Amino acid sequence: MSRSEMCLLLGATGVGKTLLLKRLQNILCVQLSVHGAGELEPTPATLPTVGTNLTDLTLKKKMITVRELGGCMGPIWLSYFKDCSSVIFVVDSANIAQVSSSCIQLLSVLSAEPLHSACVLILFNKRDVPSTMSLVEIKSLFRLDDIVASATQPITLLETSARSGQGLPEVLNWLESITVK
Ligand SMILES: Nc1nc2c(ncn2[C@@H]2O[C@H](COP(=O)(O)OP(=O)(O)OP(=O)(O)O)[C@@H](O)[C@H]2O)c(=O)[nH]1
Ligand SMILES: [Mg+2]
Repeated sequence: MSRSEMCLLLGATGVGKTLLLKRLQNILCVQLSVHGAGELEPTPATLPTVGTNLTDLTLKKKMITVRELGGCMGPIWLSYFKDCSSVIFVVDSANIAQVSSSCIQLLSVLSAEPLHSACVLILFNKRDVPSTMSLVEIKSLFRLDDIVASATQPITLLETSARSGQGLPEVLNWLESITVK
């Protein structure tokens, strides 16, 4: 059997990576057990990830291992860039103070040689928070059109809430759809 695919889950501390992984696993479990849409469980507690957090997701057609790198690991993210076929980069759209550092992190991810052909998904998370910036505002703060146009990778953008579940089925569809060369 071939090795399962590896997806890196990156983003500054507190953006919601661990909650997202818990939610995705929960959705897949519910799909398997009761067949059909289930209610989301109450928001489970998370702790800041110190180090990395490996989670296997069993999708319809394949298994994928997602490696979350805690935001506090930022300075050594680079050492995990080998051997992964896709990257999910999470942004907290309610945290305007974090935008410029997130933007710099995103640019360093996109320009890293080992990731030059990885598929990239950028998630604008925490859409449930009333004070979130609109996607138009975030896109212009990030200069996202320029970033997407100059990147070597195919980039997909999604709005999510790991709390309410908004956009999470689309994240699973994206994971299912990426193909490893
Ligand atoms: N309102 C809201 N809160 C969220 C959302 N996603 C995550 N959170 C909350 O944000 C806090 C941090 O979430 P984590 O998933 O631990 O963040 P993380 O990105 O894994 O952080 P590190 O492991 O430190 O890198 C928790 O209190 C979550 O419940 C969201 O979509 N909406
Ligand atoms: Mg975490």
